[in-house]
Amino acid sequence: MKNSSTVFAGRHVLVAGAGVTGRSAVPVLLGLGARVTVADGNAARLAEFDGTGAETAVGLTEPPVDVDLVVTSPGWRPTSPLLVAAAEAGIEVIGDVELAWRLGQRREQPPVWLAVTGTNGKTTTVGMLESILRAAGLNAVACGNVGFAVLDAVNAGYDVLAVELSSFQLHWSNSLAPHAAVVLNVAEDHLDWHGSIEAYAADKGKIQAHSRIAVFNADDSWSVRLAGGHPRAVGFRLDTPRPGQLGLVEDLLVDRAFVADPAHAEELCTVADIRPAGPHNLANALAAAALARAYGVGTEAVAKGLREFQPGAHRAVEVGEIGGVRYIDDSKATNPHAAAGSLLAHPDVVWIAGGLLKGAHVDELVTAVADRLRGAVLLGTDSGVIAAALARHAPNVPVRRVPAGDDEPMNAAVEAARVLARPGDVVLLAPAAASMDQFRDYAHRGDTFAEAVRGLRDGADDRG
Ligand code: UMA
Repeated sequence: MKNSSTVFAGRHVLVAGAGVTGRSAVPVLLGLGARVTVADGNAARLAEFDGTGAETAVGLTEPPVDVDLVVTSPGWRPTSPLLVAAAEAGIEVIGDVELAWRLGQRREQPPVWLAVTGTNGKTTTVGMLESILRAAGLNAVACGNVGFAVLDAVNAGYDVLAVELSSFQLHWSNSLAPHAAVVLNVAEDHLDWHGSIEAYAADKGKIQAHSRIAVFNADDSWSVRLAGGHPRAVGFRLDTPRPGQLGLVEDLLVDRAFVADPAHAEELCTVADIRPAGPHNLANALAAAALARAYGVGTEAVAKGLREFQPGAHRAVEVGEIGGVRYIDDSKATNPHAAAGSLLAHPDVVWIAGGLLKGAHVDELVTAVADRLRGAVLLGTDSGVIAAALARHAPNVPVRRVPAGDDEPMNAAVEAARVLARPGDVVLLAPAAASMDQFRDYAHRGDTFAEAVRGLRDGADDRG
């Protein structure tokens, strides 16, 4: 029997948001025979729905009277007037991910979900997982917050989904039952959206509420706590694994969970096989391996997939080496926890940081990395907060601040970093903050960094 919540013909569904999510949800709902209204605060976004059969509404604050389901885009806050009005009217509000789950369950062979959330490392982990699943010959794809909407992945007919889920998407999902799911870590981020770290962590924990297997990071207290009480919880750690866990033995990644005899670890691959380097990426690789192994993928495919994995842009990518100094773009380190992971991969660093901290604190980060900082260059709105933390916990580290009115703040930052760096050092863009105060997004910030480094190199060539 079909669940009535998956019957859409004749229903009036309101889609909140005309971005990536709206663009995937609208045609699917129209195809199922629903009447669809798309709402967005930005009229230009709605123009592309002209002629699709969907109705559009700019700046709606109440759902049309006969709407009985709202499919919201993840960026919409639960406090936004339209969603508050829908909830008050007793209308069900779900996200596109919940819709994708329900529709997938209607297939004769529902796709298998292997799901990943966490403050940091999600995209790298689903990328590694996709690579492993494909090495195993499976018809698999990475989707979700990574940018390929889950609905589109379900519609395209993939058999196995490596799903990246943000806390926003999980907030609007209730019935997901992945085969296996992991919370990689929880650290302060998006507190302005969720209200508190407890609410943020609780939304992340929903990924394992109905999962068959809960994978957890034994080195992260929130991850351990969220998986606590799950009937089949499997941990991983950056140390010798206990029986029933995955982990590291010397320079090997090993599995003692999904093996015939947990007394004997099975080798997966070497530490040197994992790129980008650094402890947080080893944790991501162990998480991806655990999810794949939970689905029965063999150790050889895990090793092949991890070796073949190509890291994404702006994730600890080296963009140049000038005068013995390596310049690394980790613009994707948009919160303090990610920046800490990035900085801890290098012994001597000139750190470029700053932007919008989104309510996060940086004292813990600065304390953890103080002894490896050659210097710090700060830019953007919350640079004063980072400067104050450096003054408190690393008073001897030289700090340069790019003035607020600088037209080309990244050029100024890279030049200041060049002056501070010594041969053998790394100049690392790991901002610990969002980019939107000075750049379009983190990709634009990273591109600007790479361009500034190119400018430096051309200058060095001219000088040399
Ligand atoms: N809008 C309103 N009113 C609001 C909020 C938004 O009208 O109150 C409109 C905007 O004008 C825009 C649309 O809604 O037209 C945007 O919706 P959205 O912000 O939910 O973004 P999408 O384009 O649908 O993209 C979303 C994810 N965005 C967010 O969660 C903010 C994408 O993650 C994801 O790749 C995509 O769905 C596919 O699943 C991006 C992201 O920044 C990469 N994620 C955050 C992160 O990684 O930190 C969570």
